[in-house]
Amino acid sequence: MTLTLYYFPNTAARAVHIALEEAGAQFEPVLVDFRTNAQRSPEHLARHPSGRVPALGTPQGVLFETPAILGYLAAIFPGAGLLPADPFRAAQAMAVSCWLASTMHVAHAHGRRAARWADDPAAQEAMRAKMPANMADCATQVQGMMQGRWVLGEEWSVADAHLFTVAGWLEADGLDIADWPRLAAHRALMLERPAVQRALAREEAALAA
Ligand SMILES: N[C@@H](CCC(=O)N[C@@H](CS)C(=O)NCC(=O)O)C(=O)O
Repeated sequence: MTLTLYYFPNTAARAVHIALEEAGAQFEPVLVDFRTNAQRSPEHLARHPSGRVPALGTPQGVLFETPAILGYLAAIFPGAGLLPADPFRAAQAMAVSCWLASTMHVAHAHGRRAARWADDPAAQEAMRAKMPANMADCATQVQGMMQGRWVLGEEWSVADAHLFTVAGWLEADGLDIADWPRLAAHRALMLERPAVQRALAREEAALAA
């Protein structure tokens, strides 16, 4: 099966990148270069209606939205341990992933992408000013969602790839992950995983190229 990952480093696409590596999937990574605004190009807008990453090319067409792509990968790689077989446990993992996409990611976007929500410079500045406090709130909430060292306790899932990605933005948002010890421990554990190391190395190499 041919899969194509449309990504830019250190974005939401990292969660999908990690999931592909965890599954041992064969995929073609395609950099959508934010430095040249390639996410707004007609080619990319044909893949993603809002001009965002991640998008995943599949034999049936292109998928967008991180939780949907993570769920798809779990379904096509059933032996890879991306989601538990138990429907309730799988839904618990996907609930955290959906929350990350709809709440914490959006809180983060109010920092750099305030112009999406208001034209008034003062309103944009107010959003930027509130962003660190909202992200701190989100960090506290998501730490509370963790059932153990992973989102689901002892069982790793794609929700961990998503959590690692979004919590990875805390420093850029002016916060210190050390203030959330379980998130800090989660980051350290994620960094030990070979799949995570491969994804991060590919992202770093893509930026250096
Ligand atoms: N809800 C989407 C959000 C995707 C998204 O906003 N991605 C950001 C990068 S983290 C993006 O592509 N931004 C490009 C832009 O705003 O121009 C998801 O979870 O996949």
